[in-house]
Amino acid sequence: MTTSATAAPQVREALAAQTIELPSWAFGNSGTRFKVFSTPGVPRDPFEKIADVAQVHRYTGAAPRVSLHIPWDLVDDYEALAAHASDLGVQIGAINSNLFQEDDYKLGSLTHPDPAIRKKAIDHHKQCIDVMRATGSTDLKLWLPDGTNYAGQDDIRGRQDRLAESLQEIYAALDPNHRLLIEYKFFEPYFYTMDIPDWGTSLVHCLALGDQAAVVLDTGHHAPGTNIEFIVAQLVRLGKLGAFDFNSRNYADDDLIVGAADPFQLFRIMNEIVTNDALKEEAGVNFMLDQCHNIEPKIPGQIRSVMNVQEATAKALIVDREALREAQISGDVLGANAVLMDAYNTDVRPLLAEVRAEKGLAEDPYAAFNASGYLDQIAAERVGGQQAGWGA
Ligand code: AOS
Ligand code: ZN
Ligand code: ZN
Repeated sequence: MTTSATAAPQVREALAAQTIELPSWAFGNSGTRFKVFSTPGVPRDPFEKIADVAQVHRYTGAAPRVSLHIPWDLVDDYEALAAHASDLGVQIGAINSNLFQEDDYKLGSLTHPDPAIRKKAIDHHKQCIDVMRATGSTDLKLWLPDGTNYAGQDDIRGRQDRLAESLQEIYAALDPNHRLLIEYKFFEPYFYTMDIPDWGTSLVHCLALGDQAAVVLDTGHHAPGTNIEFIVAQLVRLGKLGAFDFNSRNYADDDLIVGAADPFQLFRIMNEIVTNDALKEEAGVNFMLDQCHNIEPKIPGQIRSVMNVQEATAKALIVDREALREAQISGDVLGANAVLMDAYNTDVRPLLAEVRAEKGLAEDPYAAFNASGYLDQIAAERVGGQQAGWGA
């Protein structure tokens, strides 16, 4: 029987070292095309977003980076923003481009038939690369919202050729220490084709580009029933899993708190990460959240998300790998499954509480933050100026 109390030192070390990157857009009033419910005290600018990110890191000890989104996080001086982050003990992570909020992109951005529109989209990524240079970021994350709604609307192959050319131009602008992370999504905002609908299409373009390109797996971007852990194993095996965009879904790209809808799936995903030795930083997988919270309190929602990823990781780390391998080799079907389920059914919260205490952190970051009074403080200080809507 696996128990968290018997967790080996290397398990504790891995848990203590784990980091999860937070999305800046999870902290503002945003998250839906319907009513955006406003929350008192939400950030009024990227500097205040980073202050809230620092709270998540302060209590979890596992969230030292924040993804920015251009243009949602426009500032005059990105070096000052990075210095502000550093002063608060965090750093700027991936820079996310935005190709889904401009009229020009109605019929496509990097795939558009008009080279002038493609150039505009390419130049936007060159602007993002300038931000990377100012903030020290190394990951440029590209989610392509391009697609079509009707058969015959455009040439499917032609769009792939145009996309390949556009990506090559962006890739050529990268610095040697940069990566281009290409995200896929099987539907929405278009419903007949998406130009990067699946992990295979993203992988094909990444392979054509080179070693600095990798795939982003957003857990909300698959058809219901997709075996996501198979995709994880395949991309890790090829060294082409660049990042996760973790969230939960009940129906589609719901962007809910990761692990809340299907904690068993999150465990199976982290099991493939652990069994393929892809948890450590050298493996190059950036564990990012991509969530938009509309009714959930923002900072507690991020703390809960980080804790959910930590719990799934801890369960994956305590799997009895030797017993599992023996059962697999001997064809003991139920025995092998039982080894995995034994770990999944283990309460790892005591183990995580010990690891946090050993780091000088509160054993329950969620409770500790809620008792801190920070939410009341920012509600009193941040009066007025909040924006509502996507990415505020
Ligand atoms: C959109 O659905 C993708 O998940 C994006 O990665 C994310 O929503 C955000 O817009 C960052 O660009
Ligand atoms: Zn995403
Ligand atoms: Zn998404």
